[in-house]
Amino acid sequence: MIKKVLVANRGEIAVRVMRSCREMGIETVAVYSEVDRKAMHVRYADDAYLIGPAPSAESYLRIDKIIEVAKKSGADAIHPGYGFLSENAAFSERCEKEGIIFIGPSAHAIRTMGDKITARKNMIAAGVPVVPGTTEAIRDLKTAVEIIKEIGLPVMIKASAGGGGKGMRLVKREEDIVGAISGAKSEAKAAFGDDAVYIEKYISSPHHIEFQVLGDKHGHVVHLFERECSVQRRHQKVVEETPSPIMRHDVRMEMGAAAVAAAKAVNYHGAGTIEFIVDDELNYYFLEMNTRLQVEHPITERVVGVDLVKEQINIANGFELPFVQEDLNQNGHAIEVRIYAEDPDNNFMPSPGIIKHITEPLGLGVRHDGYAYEGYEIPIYYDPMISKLIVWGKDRKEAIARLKRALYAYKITGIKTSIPYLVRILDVPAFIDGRYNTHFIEENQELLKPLKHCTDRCQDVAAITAFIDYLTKLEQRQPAVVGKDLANNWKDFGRKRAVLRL
Ligand code: MV4
Repeated sequence: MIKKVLVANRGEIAVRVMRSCREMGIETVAVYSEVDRKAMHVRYADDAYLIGPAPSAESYLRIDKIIEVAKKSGADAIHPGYGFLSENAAFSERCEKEGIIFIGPSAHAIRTMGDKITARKNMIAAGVPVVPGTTEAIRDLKTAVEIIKEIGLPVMIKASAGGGGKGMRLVKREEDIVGAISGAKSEAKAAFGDDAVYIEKYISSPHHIEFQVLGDKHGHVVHLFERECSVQRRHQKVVEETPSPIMRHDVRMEMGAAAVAAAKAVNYHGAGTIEFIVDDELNYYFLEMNTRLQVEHPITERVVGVDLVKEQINIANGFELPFVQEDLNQNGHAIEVRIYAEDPDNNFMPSPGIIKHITEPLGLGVRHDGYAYEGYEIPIYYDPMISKLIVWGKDRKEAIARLKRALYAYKITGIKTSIPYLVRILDVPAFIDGRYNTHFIEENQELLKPLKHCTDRCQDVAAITAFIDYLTKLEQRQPAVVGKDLANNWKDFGRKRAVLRL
């Protein structure tokens, strides 16, 4: 039985994992880098160990250091969270070798699904629909051109070692084939040390719909329905919801069965996600499997009523799943938005810095998974996602209204965040109607820009708050303002100190 879990991660997901551990009476161990001494996961854990300097290659990615801490601290299991070492087959293998339980899938499952060509072959053998295309790596250009003519343009050239949009090329014209293949190959070689690429027919206006699965170590696999993740910007998800507004009951059941078959094909145990690409006619094709807990897992938790981290730990313990497929249902509607420390009105530039003030939204149907607190400095070294807001409603309409209410109540000052941008998404007709695909962000760029009169008004309000801030400090006789000429000083002071986010 797992008694002590080392969480090999940081940020909101480390805290999220530790919360479930605490409820289960399991002790927690944090690891942290030099810039994370004051991070929330370090404070929340029962025990914490410094593992190295800020760059993740020298800290959160150091398998040797993390194993060493697990042993020193007496942790019997490691939860990798998402990102970092979560899909590293060698790490899963090393944990098992050291007698530490890896709370995640086997090295075999990670490896098979990590190599996209191998994954495609396995899915075809398991009867899971894949995008029409090749099942072997492209060997020579001549055969590649023949195959592409057979499939028909446009096609996608994808790196076998890639995934999540890395090492992908769209080819629309015959004369671009050779350049795209050699370009994709050298890009893949440089990024992954593996230049194997394959060809898929291009699905032109797809939806990204993924299925959550859970498998135990006794061969039982269930799915926990879908998540619609088509609102993405540069392969970064921005909004996720469940159920998908375009899904039909019969297709959902078919896709769920395909997701279960996909997981079974690699003897999957743990929590995983099967990504499908879906066209307007609801034809669906396997894209890839993510062999980890995902950022957007809370919407499934809310609608299906399952604590996925708790299930991961129970599975790692060797327990059988406590439910069968027929026990699981979708109840109501959940939406998640990701809050990034970046400036949506300045090309999404990262906006690290000190959180001056934070008020998280509360109330019926609202969940906030974050890690920032007042006085905490968001480091530049890691992913700029600072929190996730998850809402539930009895239906989609209620969930959207609740999300809007919660976003209006969410105040963060000191850094810029994507909150105003998220509010604008909720006002786009295509989103409100649930008629959107992966082109949503690019197709609605104009609607997603701030209104001119709004930016002007923000400037006015910023000036007023700067002045109030100045007067408050004057009243408190703070040295920075005392003895300075009020008429000339406050604006300058305000520019330096007051940061306002609406
Ligand atoms: C595709 C595609 C169209 N046709 N494959 C992007 C991320 C990676 N998981 C696969 N991706 C795509 N693969 C074929 N054959 C379009 C995309 C794609 C996309 C997919 C899901 C969500 C957002 C996307 C944005 C651009 C392209």
